[in-house]
Amino acid sequence: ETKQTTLQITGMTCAACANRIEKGLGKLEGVASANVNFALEKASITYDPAIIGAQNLEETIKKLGYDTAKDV
Ligand code: 9UX
Repeated sequence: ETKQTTLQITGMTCAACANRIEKGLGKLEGVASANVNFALEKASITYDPAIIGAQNLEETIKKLGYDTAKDV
């Protein structure tokens, strides 16, 4: 059972930042897919909540050097 979440991301200064985040999220166990839209400053992530928590997703983005919050 997977879950989809959208996170707001701030602090991306060039388009390659989006790729960095996609790669960082994508290699986490439990993440099925991660797509980051640089222009919209949003990440769309599909993950298995039995394997990885939403908080871990946000922490990973912050460790990469960006700020993030749940999109509302
Ligand atoms: Mo561009 Mo982002 O040189 O971490 S990749 S600013």
